[in-house]
Amino acid sequence: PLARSLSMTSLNGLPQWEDEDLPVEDLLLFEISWEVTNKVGGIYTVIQTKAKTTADEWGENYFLIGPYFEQNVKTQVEFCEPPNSAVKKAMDTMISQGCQVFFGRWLIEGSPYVLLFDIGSAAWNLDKWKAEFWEVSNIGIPFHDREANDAVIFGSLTSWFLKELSCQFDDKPSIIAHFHEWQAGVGLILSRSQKLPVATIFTTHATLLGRYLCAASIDFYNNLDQFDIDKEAGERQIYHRYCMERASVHCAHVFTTVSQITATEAEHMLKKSPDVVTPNGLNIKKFSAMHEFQNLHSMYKARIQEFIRGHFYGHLDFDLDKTLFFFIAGRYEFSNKGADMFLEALSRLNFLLRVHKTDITVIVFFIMPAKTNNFNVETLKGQAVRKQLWDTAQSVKEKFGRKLYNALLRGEIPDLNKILDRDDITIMKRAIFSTQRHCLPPVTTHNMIDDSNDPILNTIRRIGLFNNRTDRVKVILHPEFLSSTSPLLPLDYEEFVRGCHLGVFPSYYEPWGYTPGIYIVDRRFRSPDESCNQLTQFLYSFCQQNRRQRIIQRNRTERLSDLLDWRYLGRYYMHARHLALSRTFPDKFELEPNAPPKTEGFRFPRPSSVPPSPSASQHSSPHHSEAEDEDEDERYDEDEEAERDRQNIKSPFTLGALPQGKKKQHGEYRN
Ligand code: G6P
Ligand code: 1S3
Repeated sequence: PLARSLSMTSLNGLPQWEDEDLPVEDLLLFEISWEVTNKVGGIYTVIQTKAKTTADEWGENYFLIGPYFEQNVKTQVEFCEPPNSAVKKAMDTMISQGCQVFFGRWLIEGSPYVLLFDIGSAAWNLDKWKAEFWEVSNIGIPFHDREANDAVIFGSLTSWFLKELSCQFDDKPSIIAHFHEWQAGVGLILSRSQKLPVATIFTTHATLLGRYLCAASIDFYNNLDQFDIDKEAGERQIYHRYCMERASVHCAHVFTTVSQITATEAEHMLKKSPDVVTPNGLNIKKFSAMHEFQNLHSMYKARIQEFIRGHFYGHLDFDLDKTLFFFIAGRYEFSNKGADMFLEALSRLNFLLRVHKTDITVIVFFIMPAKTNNFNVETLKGQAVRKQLWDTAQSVKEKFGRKLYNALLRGEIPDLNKILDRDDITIMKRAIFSTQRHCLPPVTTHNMIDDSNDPILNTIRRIGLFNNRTDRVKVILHPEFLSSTSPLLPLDYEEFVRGCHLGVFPSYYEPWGYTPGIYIVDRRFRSPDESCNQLTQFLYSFCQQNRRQRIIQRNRTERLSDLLDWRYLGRYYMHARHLALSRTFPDKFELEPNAPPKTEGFRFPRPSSVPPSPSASQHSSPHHSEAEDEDEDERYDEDEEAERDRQNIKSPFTLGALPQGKKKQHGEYRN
């Protein structure tokens, strides 16, 4: 028969297809999202990190569709001509009718092709397209909802493009269109209503109602079946958006969510269970030796320390070598992302560190974008002062070196008390005077537009974490995503994460947490206060670890990252595509009804090593001192540790407790 036979059996939750390799050369794959080249939240990370795996599979037949924003494109996209004639024709038709459509390569790993629509240039069609959308869906979009209006324009452009494209293939099954989130969903609804020969997939990364209800501090997960969802959406004035989302879900040939908990949520909030759960992965960089990423930690930590030297100028009475860097990052949803609980736990941690008179300082970064008027003066001044001190030190050092050199040439040992003259001392005194400040180091790096209503700043005001000298916990809100081109903290997010010691994500609403989950705070079956205490305990325990223990923990976390690699998790997306093809074109991609079950299925790889039992990491000498612990990192052989781990393998998902150093150990170490 002409039909491709795709047999499916369920193994380890993931169905197996008899023919895993689709004839991708006959097909075109489009992934459509508002966050293509446009960083808003976590979906950007999904699409950006997955690109390499998908491009490896689909090569020149893989395209991403997103909105065109000049500032994004300038730094991320290299324009080129579409190599595919059908794509080019479809684009040209749209351009000839007044739309601005751009094509190029997204400069990320995998360099996928991107097709970007300028929403503004097509905005004159808005009324017409809203009416057309109403005709097919009976969903009315209020004029004041800019985001929803943009979604209609974006969706109409997408379906128009897919229509022009599919015309060229005479109804042959050639196109898979994978839409992410409600902002892209209009394109799916319109493609289906126009009966385009396109296999469609819709992935929701979070439900609108889930986000809203959780933000309202409702016990969401324990009451999922209790909500009158139409009413809830109406009361929150998102009824039209919720309809767009729900219609997309029900129109898609295949519906997916990113986690099991979101699958359950979707069942209640969108009245449909997903066909496939497509968990998110990362594009994991492999290191040939452990010390490589440990060195990277040192290198990026040094860059963060440099920033801290400037930010805390005049208040650098803490030891940077005994300073730990924590962070939280993501879309600015104060309570959903757990920033509220984190701040409360930090206040408790500050108290604990103070009463125990510890010499550890914790600096916490909040990386959550908010509306700002750029960097504030005090923050910029801090870096300028640091630079000035550095320059002063360099010039004095040079002068000192020259005098010393000349003295040695003369065969003299100079009088070190006289080698610097009065001018040098004056220059240095002036430099020191410039470090005097009459205010505390700022808790935010930017001028916030809505400073007085900002939830993070207001909580900082309430709990009094103002970066006082006596505080052992200091906070810095950086209300902008990080970038290596920033004049303030020139690091990419990945580099920053490596340089920090601990990421803290105590979210209440998080469909997929992008963290290995070394410590897990229970936010479902405990009261907020209990969860907060649990978090505080984790943080405090982490502060009690010595350097050696942190190094070991970093090694182990790195090894676990294998589990999050798209090389494995990409299979769920592959499966969703196969399923969409078999549902859309059953005569061409047929499911084999009684295929015998396969014996081998997909399994997660075993991490190269798993943590050993605590005893294996204990010091062999009972007389081991703290000072030795501090030095040990220089001599500590990670590969030896890995080898010991290998000999202690239990099962891929059973993680032992942290190694026991001299200090009493603590905390859970869970998967
Ligand atoms: C890495 C480096 C070590 C450094 C250590 C600091 O392991 O290879 O040379 O001492 O990081 O770790 P810490 O947790 O104190 O930042
Ligand atoms: C969503 O983005 P967010 O950060 O607003 O999608 C992400 C990717 O699937 C997910 O990781 C996150 O939990 C959701 O919240």
